[in-house]
Amino acid sequence: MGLCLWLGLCLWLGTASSQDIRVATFNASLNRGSAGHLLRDLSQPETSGARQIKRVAEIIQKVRPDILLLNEFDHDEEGEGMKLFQENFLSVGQGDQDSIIYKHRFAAPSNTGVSSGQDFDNSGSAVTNPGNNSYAGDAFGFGTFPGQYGMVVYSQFPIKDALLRNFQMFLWKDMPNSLLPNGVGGRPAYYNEEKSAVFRLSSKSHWDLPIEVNGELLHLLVSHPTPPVFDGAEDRNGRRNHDEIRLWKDYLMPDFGTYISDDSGLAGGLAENVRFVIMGDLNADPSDGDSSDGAIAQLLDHPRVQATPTPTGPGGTEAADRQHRDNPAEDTADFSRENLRADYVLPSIAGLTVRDAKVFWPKRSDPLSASVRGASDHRLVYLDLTLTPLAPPTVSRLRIERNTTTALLHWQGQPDTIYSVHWTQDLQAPWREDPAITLEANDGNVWLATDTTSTRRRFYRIQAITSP
Ligand SMILES: [Ca+2]
Ligand SMILES: [Ca+2]
Ligand SMILES: [Ca+2]
Repeated sequence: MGLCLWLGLCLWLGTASSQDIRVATFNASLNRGSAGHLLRDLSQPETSGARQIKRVAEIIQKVRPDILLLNEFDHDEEGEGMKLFQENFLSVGQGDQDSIIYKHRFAAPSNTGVSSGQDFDNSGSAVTNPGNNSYAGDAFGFGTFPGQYGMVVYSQFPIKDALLRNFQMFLWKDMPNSLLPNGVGGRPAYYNEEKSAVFRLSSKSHWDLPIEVNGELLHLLVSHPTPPVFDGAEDRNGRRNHDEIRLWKDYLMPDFGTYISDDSGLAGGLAENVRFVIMGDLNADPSDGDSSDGAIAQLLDHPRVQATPTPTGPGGTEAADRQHRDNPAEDTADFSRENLRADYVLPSIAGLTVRDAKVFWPKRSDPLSASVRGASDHRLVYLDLTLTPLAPPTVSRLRIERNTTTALLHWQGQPDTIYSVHWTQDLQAPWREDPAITLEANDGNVWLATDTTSTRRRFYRIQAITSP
């Protein structure tokens, strides 16, 4: 009996660890005022400058995500910062927590603090010497030195960085019908033609970073859109924030995302029927704050995104802004001016089930509250996900073209599948199989021509039968 129970427990643990993952995003405020400052703090864990870093590590060790995005982590070319954070902080138990060792980590350059040579903040001069806010305002993304406010991914699963699609260089002007304030189409004239020609959309970077979870790919769609504030009546940052979020919306619509080109020159969006998690500090609350109307709804209402359950935490309710419209338990940021939902982990509908969704924001009475409040103005947000099989769509991208004598049906099919097509003239009548219909399947593309000399309308029905 004991053995059975013991074996049963083992089996259960084995199953749980193979397909269940915890995915977290955390704006950890691991940014400093000057280049090299974070590296100094990270290399001296016993100094006062490291106290905040210990709190960040303590939170991560408490929640223990399998995959973790950190926003606002100053980037260095050698990856020394993310290595030191692992070795000197995560690998050492903080407070009452156990150490945690991530087998894999990833970072790449950020547009923050990279000199543009342009006067992007319209101050009258293009500032190219790092170290102050005038320089930061003219950089490709706001930062007083290259790499400030970068991003890092830690993972227990292999990071397929050879498959990375990076959108750091994508130009805002190349997004059709964008909100770029260039004076065109009634939009404010803030960036002239010369500036618009080089203005990058991403304020940090946008990564499609695949992770291999037990042989299955999970695409992390990582970004940190600019705060929609610190601008003027032209709302250049609100506009940029909206369109930085829109890049993922379009990326998930392969027919619409054809304009999107990555830094290696490859164009197009994310394939259909792929697992993904959109994650990061997106700086857009559904109802409150200063983001453009509908900015985050672009993702929350997206047909490929599983936006519920919404992560919640008790500390947000306790610290509620009473005048706000949303449930305060959903807030993820404790700003001096107001609390907002800014940080998101949004999984695909395809191939993922959400078991739990939390904002790690304990009440003030909780022993960890001081660490949480002292670590960052943001809270860690996490989802517990189960990987489920991807059901390949048997009929996708269905189109119909009609001319005077034929209707041409075209769809993306699946190998080893037999299709049968029926039609009816009104949906009340029985479906009929048309013997005149011919089917041809080549490379998964199915074409079908059917006679429609009749002027009456027809409805078509396609059935897929997987062959034995
Ligand atoms: Ca300037
Ligand atoms: Ca604004
Ligand atoms: Ca809100």
